[in-house]
Amino acid sequence: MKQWHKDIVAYQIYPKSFCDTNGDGIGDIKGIIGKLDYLKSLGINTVWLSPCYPSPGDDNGYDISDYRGIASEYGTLDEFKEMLDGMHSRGIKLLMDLVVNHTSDEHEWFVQSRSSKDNPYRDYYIWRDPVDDHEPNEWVAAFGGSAWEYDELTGQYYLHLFSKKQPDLNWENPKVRQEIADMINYWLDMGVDGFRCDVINNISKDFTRAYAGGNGPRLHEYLHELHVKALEPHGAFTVGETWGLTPAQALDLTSEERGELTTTFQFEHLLLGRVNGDKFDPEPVDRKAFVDILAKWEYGLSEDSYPVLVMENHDQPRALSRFGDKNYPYESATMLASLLYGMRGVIFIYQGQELGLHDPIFNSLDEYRDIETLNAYRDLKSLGKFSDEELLRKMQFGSRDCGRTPIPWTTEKEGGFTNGTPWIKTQVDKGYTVEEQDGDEKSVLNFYRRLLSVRRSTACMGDGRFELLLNDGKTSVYTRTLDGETVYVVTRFDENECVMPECVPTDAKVILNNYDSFGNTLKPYQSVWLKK
Ligand code: TEU
Ligand code: CA
Repeated sequence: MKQWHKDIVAYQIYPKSFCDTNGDGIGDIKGIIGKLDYLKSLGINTVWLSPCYPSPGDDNGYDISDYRGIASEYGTLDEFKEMLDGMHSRGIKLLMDLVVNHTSDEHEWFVQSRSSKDNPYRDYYIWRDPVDDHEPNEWVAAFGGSAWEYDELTGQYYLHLFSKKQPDLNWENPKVRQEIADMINYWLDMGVDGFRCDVINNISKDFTRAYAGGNGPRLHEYLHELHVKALEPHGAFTVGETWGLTPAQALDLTSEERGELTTTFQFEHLLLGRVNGDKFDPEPVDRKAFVDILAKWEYGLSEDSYPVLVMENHDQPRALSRFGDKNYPYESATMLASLLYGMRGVIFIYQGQELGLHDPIFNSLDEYRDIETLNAYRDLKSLGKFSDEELLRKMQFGSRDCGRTPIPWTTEKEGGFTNGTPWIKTQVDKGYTVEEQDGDEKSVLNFYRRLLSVRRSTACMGDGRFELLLNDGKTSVYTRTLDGETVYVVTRFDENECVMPECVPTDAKVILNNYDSFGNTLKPYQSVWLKK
């Protein structure tokens, strides 16, 4: 791994909800340009930008109709280049979102593909004959219903692991692979620094399996091909969005010799607090498991395969609404950051996380926008098992829209996000705007700034070896060690205070603390970094 790959502290921008400058209620590239100094002030060095390509918007841009353009609602390619320059001049790298498991059904390739069986683009997608007048297999799409859609015109089904407006590309076709490699080179040649790779382990299908999904037999081959043809020559960084991997599988995808991806996200801890991982079915969070899972990944990856430290993104409700404590909003928000970002790995922060945002309140179904939420509501309702009230509670708990409402910049109307009508509701709570937190030493925002600065200036927080000394579900202690320098990360994940664990040295220096003092006890949700 290159040094800058290891040092990444990334901030994810969901452009639709970041900052609107022309009053159409949709965030835009000019809005990002206007906030570059804010991003710099946070201490991040990389931005991951969620898709901003032309798209009909069935899945908020994850259904791309042109891989080489910029959506008109976000701006122009020239504005994009201006943004990229603005980032680079501030020492910030840019990761684009690479969504190549599927395109939009309005992408020219698919328009051609569906037009006839002998069209040259037919094999760009996955078409199958009906089996006994039915779908070719039982696979279910992530957003509900069959993963196969029948197309009258040619009498065949096409595969879509997500919505039916997101047909899956056929990676077995070498022409598809070449098109994607060319497209990656197009952005890298422009100066982009790398990619976050959407559901990337799905690009090779395993049709022998009963459940829809990827990790198919040719995954490694396809990724290596992209590496050789596009990524490696540019020294690009990649992070794969790869749900459900084991550390061993992640190692296979990221080991230097194989040349595939740089890193992969792991989201296992984000399944906690949900019955069997079902995002619409809450249960109490197992706090011991939270730390154990993170530790498993710290131990499970090798010296040259970096874990990715993440707790929020645009697919998740706000972490604090599940893992935090509303009686201790500041303490639990800063504790979670201190616990997670003290570990070894590449850092990802999702917009608004640095303010300690909680889930917004949705009062009715028509306040939701997300296709997954709306489909889930419809499917759960059709079971006839839940009252409307129960259904709304489920959506409030699990909807992706909880993480997609606009950033509250100021205390003005709509949080200063837009002068117009926002595309989705805004939630502006007292004390939770950038304006209020910026100058307040005791804000979550300034804790994030401190954390990132302390981390940057403490050598062992980079490559230091991780060791878990204690985790009883309420208190945890781990160390990071490098060249004789050790940092102890001591965390109380509980509302009651406790005596200091014995393994914590008494003569170490406090370098980060979410309380004003550090004594013989650990306060509720206190988290401290101690250097020895
Ligand atoms: O998400 C893939 C994914 O598996 C889930 O996180 C998804 O949000 C859903 O909850 C599955 O039930 C990626 C993107 O991050 C997501 O926004 C897209 O909708 C999806 O791929 C399709 O491109
Ligand atoms: Ca706009």
